[in-house]
Amino acid sequence: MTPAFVITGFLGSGKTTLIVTAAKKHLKDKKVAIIVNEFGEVGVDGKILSMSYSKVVELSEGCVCCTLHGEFEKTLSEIRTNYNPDILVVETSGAAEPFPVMISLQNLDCTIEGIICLIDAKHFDEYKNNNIAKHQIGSSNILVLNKIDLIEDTTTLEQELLKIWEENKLKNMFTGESIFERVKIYKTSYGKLPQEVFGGLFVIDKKLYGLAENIHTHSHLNQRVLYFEKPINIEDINDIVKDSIRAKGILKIEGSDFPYLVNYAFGYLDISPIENHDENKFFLVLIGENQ
Ligand SMILES: Nc1nc2c(ncn2[C@@H]2O[C@H](COP(=O)(O)OP(=O)(O)O)[C@@H](O)[C@H]2O)c(=O)[nH]1
Ligand SMILES: [Mg+2]
Repeated sequence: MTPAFVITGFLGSGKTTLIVTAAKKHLKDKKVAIIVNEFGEVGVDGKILSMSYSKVVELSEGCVCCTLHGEFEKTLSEIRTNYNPDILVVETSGAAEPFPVMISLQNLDCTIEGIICLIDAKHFDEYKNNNIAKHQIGSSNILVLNKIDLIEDTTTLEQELLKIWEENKLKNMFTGESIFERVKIYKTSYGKLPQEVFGGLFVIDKKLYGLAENIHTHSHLNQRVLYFEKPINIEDINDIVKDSIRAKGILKIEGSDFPYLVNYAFGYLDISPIENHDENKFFLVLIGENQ
């Protein structure tokens, strides 16, 4: 049995950041394999995650909870045969439900050590009515209220979260029994979590069958990839991304010699230099409703 964590949470809530922090801080003595399927991915998260000294496998574009089901199981088997990890971490797409991934993990003899849902404390109001976001919360037994550096008070947010969790939590469709004994909320920034999360405290020991009614059909957001041949003016980036919910990519910026990682979520633009980018490919993935 391979221990596995599932990391879910809406677009830009901080999943990749949490995994890098956890791999460096709490899992550094272990052989960690990470599977990432960010919707609209063209290798941005894979690049960041590979800085965590783990084995990183990217699933090609598509939604892991719908079209990539078979590919996920195949990838997982291959990783175990070829790499034999001590621990597996799966970052699901910000626009996907984590539930089908959980079933696949159990089918392939993994122990689910916890389902972690990241919540963007600053922007939760803007996406809290989104059905996928609600199901992501209800499918998790660890809720991480992230980005608390950007807000003042979390009391109302915590109450709201618990209510959404209660209304959407996973239940056995035959017995109506809840799959989770409890849920825990951690408040943090940049995905920093205490060691206890990685110490077996949140293992799911129930078998996740008979849960078909929990699988929802959902519409997918649109995505677009822009490729850039020339360095771009830093002032222009905001204009390009502003109509998206989420954007990320790697760009060359006028006047600078090295590439930059561009991360945009809910109006916040984050640009930082990136090391070890040997490819000569510069692009932005835009994800949103009207792409
Ligand atoms: N201010 C702030 N920014 C954060 C925090 N966590 C992540 N971010 C930023 O939010 C953006 C999206 O993070 P990422 O981990 O890529 O989100 P993902 O799409 O859920 O994987 C990046 O620019 C991060 O640096 C946090 O706690 N506070
Ligand atoms: Mg990510």
